[in-house]
Formats: sequence, C-alpha cells, structure tokens
Amino acid sequence: MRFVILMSFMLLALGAKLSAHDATPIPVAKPKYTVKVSTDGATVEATKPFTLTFQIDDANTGTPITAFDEVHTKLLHLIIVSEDLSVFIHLHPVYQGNGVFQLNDVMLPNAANYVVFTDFTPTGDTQQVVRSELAVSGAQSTHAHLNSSSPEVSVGDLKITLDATAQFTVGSETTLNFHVTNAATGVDVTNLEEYLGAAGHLVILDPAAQTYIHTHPAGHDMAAMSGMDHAVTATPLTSGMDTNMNYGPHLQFEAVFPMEGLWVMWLQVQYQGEIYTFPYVVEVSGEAGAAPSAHSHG
Ligand SMILES: [Cu+2]
Repeated sequence: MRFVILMSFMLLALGAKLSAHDATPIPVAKPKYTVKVSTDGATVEATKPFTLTFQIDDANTGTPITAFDEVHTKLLHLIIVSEDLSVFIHLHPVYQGNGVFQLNDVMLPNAANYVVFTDFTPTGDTQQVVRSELAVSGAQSTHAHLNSSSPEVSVGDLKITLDATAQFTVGSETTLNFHVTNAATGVDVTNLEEYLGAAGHLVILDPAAQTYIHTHPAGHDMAAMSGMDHAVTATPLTSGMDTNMNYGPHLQFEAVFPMEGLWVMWLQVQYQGEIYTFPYVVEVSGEAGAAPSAHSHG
C-alpha cells in the first residue's frame, strides 16, 4: 500500500474549512477569524516595495489572536496570486505580537488585482485560511484564461514532470506524481532539499482563486507533524527519500478537488539553496464514469 497521507488538507476561503476527505466545500456562515490586511501607503504601486500588515482578530469578540502554532516552520504562510493567476508569491510575515504580522519590502510585479491568502493556525484551533484582495494602482479587472498546460515544466536546472496519465476526478482522492530531472541532462535529481519542513509544497487554486488547497508529499515530512491534527499513517515511502533528507526524483501528493474544471497548481521545491516554483494547469473531470474520457479516439 503506497498511499501515505501525511498532511493533505483543503480549505475553503473565508475561514470555512474542510478535512482532506470532504468532497464538497461547506460554506461557514460566519468566519471565526478576521484578517485585516493593510499597506503602509495609500496605494500600492507595481514594482515598488511596500509593507504589508495583517491584524488577526477573533471575529466574534474583535480581540486579537495572540497564540499561533508553528506549521511547516512558520506561524503564518502568505500566498499572493494575481487575479489572472500568472503571479504566485509565497512569503512569511513576521509576528509582531498582539495579533499583528508584518512583512516589509513586498513587491508586486504588475498593475493587477491580487488575491491574498493568509494561512495560520490559532493555538487550540485548526488551520485557517482567510482570503483578502489587494489592488495595485492602475489594475484592470481581469480573470484567469487557463488552458491545460504541459505536464513538463522547466525552471532553472530542474525539469519537473507531472504524470499526465493520471485521471483527476472531482471529489475523490487524487494522487499527483511528479518526476524531477535535470533539465539539461534528463538525469534524475535525488538531492532536493527540505523546504519549510517538507520535500515540497503544492498550492492549488480554482480559476477564481476561491478554493485553496495546500498539500505536502506523502511520507516526507514527519518532523513537521508534531502537534498537528492531520491524519497520519505510518508507512514510509522508500522511494525518493534517504537519511540525509534529500528528496527526489519522485514526489507524490494527494489532493481532493471539490469541483470539476481547470485548476492551477504551483509546486515549490528547494534545490541547491534556492526555491523553485513550477506552475501547472490540470483538468479535473466530473464523477468517475460519468465524464467522457480525456483520451478520445477519432
Ligand atoms: Cu509558507
């Protein structure tokens, strides 16, 4: 049995949350937490550094949340994507106390509307994701125009190929297999480094950037699991892991897609001290057996 689900969780924006096995998003009437996102200037200009501040409060009482669990080595994970999903940024604001996180020298590359996901775990509660929006001066409203992308993506010295033979079906646990090779030589890469307590991070969004899925490789991040409430099974994956905590050439993730259609995924890995981000677009089909096969023969 090769399936090891260490941490695969799916969270709906606006504070609603789901376990990894829920098939459909369940909206929560009122979020438990509010995140007030502010910037240091009156406007945000493309390519100009600015400071982002996050105030996290209890939605009912308005009091600041002051205790957070460290998850994947950080108290807060910040994901920023452009509305058209061409830009993906993953950063870690620094806790200032009294429910406030801050990040200096943030820079956005173009005049666009951005969606901001703050991903945090208040001590004593489960992981929360709150969605906010941030407009850069001069932004025109737009939306993602997605096409299924090539399963092969090269960035720097690395090429990472998503197993294109897999069927992605709405509502069922989907295994995403990636194969890491040297982009120039095609040789397997087996020395990916640990990044934020995992062999890799995979963030998945729907085209409207409403549904946020963040998953990590099966069997590769035991160290990061202490104190977390995700289901853990103990079968180790032998492939792609050695005692020096190097990873590759195979990375395996699990995800449940709650809707059919195109989804965007960003895989992040660390190699030779640098973080690499690999974008993919995948098509998720309807219920198994009900949808036409992707491989039609004419
Ligand atoms: Cu992060």
